[in-house]
Amino acid sequence: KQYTVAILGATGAVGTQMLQCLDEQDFPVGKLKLLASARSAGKAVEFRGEQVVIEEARPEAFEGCDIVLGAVEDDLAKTLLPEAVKRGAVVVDNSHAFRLDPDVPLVVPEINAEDIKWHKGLIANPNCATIIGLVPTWPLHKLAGVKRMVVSTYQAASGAGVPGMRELEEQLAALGRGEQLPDPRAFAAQLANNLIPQIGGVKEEGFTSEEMKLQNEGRKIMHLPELRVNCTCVRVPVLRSHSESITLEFERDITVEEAREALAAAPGVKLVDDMDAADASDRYPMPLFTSDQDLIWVGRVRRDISNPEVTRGITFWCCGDQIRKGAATNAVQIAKLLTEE
Ligand code: 11C
Repeated sequence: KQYTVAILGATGAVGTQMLQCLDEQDFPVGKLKLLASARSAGKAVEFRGEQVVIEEARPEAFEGCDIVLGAVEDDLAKTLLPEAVKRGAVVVDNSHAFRLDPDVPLVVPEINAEDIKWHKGLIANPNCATIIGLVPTWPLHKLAGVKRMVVSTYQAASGAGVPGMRELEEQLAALGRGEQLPDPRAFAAQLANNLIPQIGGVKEEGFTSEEMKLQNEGRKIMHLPELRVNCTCVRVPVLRSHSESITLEFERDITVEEAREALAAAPGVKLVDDMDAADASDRYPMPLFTSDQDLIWVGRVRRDISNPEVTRGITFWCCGDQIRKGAATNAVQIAKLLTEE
């Protein structure tokens, strides 16, 4: 069977990547509809050797669609995507709008693919830092039962879309020329040569919205309503790979060797953990090497020496491409599972 597939937000960083992922994952696309703002309507984009003309995103544009991939901000997702569901499409949405709705499955295929089965027309794609942190956490949870996570994230400019990446590149170039920088637009402060310890708005007890997503989305995805997560999210001057330092506390004993073995065998994970390796790319994960590919690289796996119960804690470092596995790849994997149902 071939499907009529639409991408809502087809010209953004995630929408553009979704188009590439559809092709890479051999998605059975019969007809493709690219939907964007009136400003982009009429422009043509190539897909599998054919030119597809971008249409303005309006409710009627979803007529006849089987699957819609959402890559727009929350407010637009909230107004437009229910219109797609009303017209019989199944929607995989990358925004935050529906993620915690109890009627909407929130899915990372390596973890809870079976949740796709109870969808009512909408499936949500998790936050990028959540996906990148949970893909390697899951195989360790299956081994020893995770109780608590302490996480620091190092998030790339691409989390703020094309404007974020452009702003970082322009700032780096201007600094190289010795020029004065204009005021930042995509971020709250200059990102080049800097770190910004705030992503999202301020929520409970001084935590940001991004920091609470890992706990709230993680509980839903892993079916662990009691999971406790303490997270600090930081924007770093990196283009498109998020990195995370994660310490897990478990219910049962686990050795570093067991953890390494489980990570090496886990789907979606690449274990890169050899501090003596000659090539930097073989030593540990780094954003330079994890960008524009689909796996979450994991390394620096070690015991949590602050945990008195010596084998109950594991610390590791992971990196993954924010636009791919953090967003587009995961969404297209979900859509592919829908076609296989
Ligand atoms: C960032 N994680 O890096 C954000 C972007 O919940 O999908 C994506 C926000 C979300 O800025």
